[in-house]
Amino acid sequence: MRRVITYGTFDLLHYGHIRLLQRCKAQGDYLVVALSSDEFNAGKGKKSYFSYEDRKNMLEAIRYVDLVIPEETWEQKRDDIERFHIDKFVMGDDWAGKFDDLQDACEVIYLPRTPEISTTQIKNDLSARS
Ligand code: C2G
Repeated sequence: MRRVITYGTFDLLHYGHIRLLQRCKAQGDYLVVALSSDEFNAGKGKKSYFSYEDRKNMLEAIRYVDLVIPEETWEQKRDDIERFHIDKFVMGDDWAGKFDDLQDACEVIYLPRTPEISTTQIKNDLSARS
């Protein structure tokens, strides 16, 4: 059982997120998603449109996702890898290199982001139309 983990806010869920999750799952057999809490988002300078609970419910409805846990600190990753016996840590390549310090604990993989779509882009497009 190859276990994969990824982290993120996943607000205004879009096909870029889904493709990332699909490719994360393709890296193994079990996918844990550590979902940024509303408080952690505030620390990232992000205010998500959907609450943690709503974002969690949406992620849990995705066939590629096996477990959703809260992401509450930057430092929890190493503990998560241990606690969930993670073999692969996977993120979009906007994070390339940022988590290489975890390479002693598991394989670290950065996947190409889906270009042209982002939550910020969606918000900007919608406000431009109103
Ligand atoms: N992503 C993607 N393509 C997009 C948009 C996002 O592949 N068009 C990927 C990002 O690279 C990331 C994941 O989807 O791996 C989640 O993106 P966000 O919700 O924006 O997460 P982020 O704010 O980057 O939080 O500790 C890590 C942070 O919590 C990551």
